[in-house]
Amino acid sequence: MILALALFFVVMASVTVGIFVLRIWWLPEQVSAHGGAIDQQLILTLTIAGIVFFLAQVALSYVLWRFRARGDKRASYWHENSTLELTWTLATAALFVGLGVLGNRVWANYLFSQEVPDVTTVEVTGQQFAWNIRYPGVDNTFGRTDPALINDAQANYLGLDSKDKASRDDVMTQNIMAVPVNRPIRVILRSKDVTHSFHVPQLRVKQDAVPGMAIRVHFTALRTGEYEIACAELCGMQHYKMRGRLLVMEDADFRTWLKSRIEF
Ligand SMILES: [Cu+2]
Repeated sequence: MILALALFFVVMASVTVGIFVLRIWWLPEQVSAHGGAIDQQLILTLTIAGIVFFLAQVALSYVLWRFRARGDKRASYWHENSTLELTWTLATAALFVGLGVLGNRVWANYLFSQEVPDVTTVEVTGQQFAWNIRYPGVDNTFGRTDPALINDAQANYLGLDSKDKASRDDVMTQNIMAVPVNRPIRVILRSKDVTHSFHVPQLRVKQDAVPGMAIRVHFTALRTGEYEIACAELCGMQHYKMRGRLLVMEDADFRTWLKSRIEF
């Protein structure tokens, strides 16, 4: 009986680790400049955690079998082994801190990347239950907005002030965002109501949109195509409906797309 339990732990651990090693249910393909570093970091964490997990299960099985009840001899126990306890506590702490420091660098790289010339800026404002996308237009300046002017019935979702000159060429869409391929993109992330999360799995971008904050996210898409923009934060009853499309286009196509939407 105890042998069956010990075997079960080993088999269970092997199957669990095997799912990751064989990449069954793996991540979607990666299409951004910074995404490779995130995947590497994730694989490093999974590898270390996988090895520790597997060894722990094997050790558990061994102890189950080695110290199983034999005859009517009662089990004995001891407690406290400072050397052992100190060793695993320090080893675990070193692993956690080390992975944290490495991961922090990867994360900061796309959140706080330096100003680059020729960046395409897009403002993304989450609301229940849609993504409002805005481009600054030819003047490269976002027009003034005022919460008092918000009028969803008239499609003024952001409260754009039409009296402001800079607002006239702003391009607004809902749930469709286009960006040029191989160009640095800066997203200014906002929210009108509750916390949402801007998530494009293939770009390895996921960032909360927090009311009252303008959070910047940087990425460069390396492949043209259509990708899903999901909301990754449960934001209300129709959260499941909150999705947009990201179109990564050739430079010229992007410019045509944008121009066709500017109204003077
Ligand atoms: Cu949402």
